[in-house]
Amino acid sequence: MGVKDILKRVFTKEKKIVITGLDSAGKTTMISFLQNGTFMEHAPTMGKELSQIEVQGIRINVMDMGGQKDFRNLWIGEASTAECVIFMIDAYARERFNEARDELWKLSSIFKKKPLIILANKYDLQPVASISEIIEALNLKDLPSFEVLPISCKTGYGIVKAFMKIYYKLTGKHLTQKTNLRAITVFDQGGIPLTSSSNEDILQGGLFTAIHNFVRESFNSELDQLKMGGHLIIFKRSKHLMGSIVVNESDNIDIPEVESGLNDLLLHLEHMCPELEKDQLDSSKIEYLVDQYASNLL
Ligand SMILES: Nc1nc2c(ncn2[C@@H]2O[C@H](COP(=O)(O)OP(=O)(O)O)[C@@H](O)[C@H]2O)c(=O)[nH]1
Ligand SMILES: [Mg+2]
Repeated sequence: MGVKDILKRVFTKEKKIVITGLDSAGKTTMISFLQNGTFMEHAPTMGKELSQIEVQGIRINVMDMGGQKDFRNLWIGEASTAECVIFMIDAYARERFNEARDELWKLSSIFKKKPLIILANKYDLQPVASISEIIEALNLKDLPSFEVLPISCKTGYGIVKAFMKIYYKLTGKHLTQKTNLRAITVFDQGGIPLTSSSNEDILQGGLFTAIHNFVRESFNSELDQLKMGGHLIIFKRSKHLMGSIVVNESDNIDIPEVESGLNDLLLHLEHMCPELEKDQLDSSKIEYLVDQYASNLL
């Protein structure tokens, strides 16, 4: 790539990515997740569909390609006019890895010139293929350059990270992410902490004890905020759980947004853990789900 091409890529405000991959990999679901911030069901894509995402002054045209056999011959033409090509696979559907490999390799002339990102979707399902299994199954080692990123369009796991990588490939610039949230903790009805995720060591000592005491005493009350040592702690309750998020009091925080995010997390946990209805609790599952959620926020 010459200097002129590099400058053009970095400074053009409009970019194009093409998302390819077999039918049912989750391509349309990911685009809608990026646009709406949550999981939604979709009808299969016919042909191709263009969406636009505006991020920090750059307009990204996202071409969502239908994955059924009839539409796969459209991929190469679209891919040749894009700055970045994504190939998505359903990492749970091992029986389709050979078919995915054959389709991916039909685009190999493109990947010799452009960055290829493989998104390994459905990481919320078990047993999902490991990254090294996917590299092996798709023969990726024979490509000049590639990256495989695990995501789940159901829970949101890895999506922000993947998008930041894609943004960097498109623009040569790092997307700045505001990380105002410091820690998330989820408790059971008895006030027992089930799991905590934090981006700094702030949950040691006094702060955590204060949160814990507050939760034990206030599960049935309406109180939902506590201030302590420059931190603001926001609480929410769902039917069987209680959650807290710690933010810095001095940061410019959109409190209603944090509250609704915490509410969404608790509802998501209730949905994913129907055993809570029977007063049973799988704390390792809750830990896993909260980690997935927090990996996008903290
Ligand atoms: N469990 C799970 N299901 C997903 C995920 N992403 C998409 N799906 C489901 O997979 C199916 C196919 O998704 P869709 O986006 O239409 O796939 P596309 O053909 O690649 O566009 C739909 O039923 C989605 O709800 C995910 O991360 N986890
Ligand atoms: Mg689709």
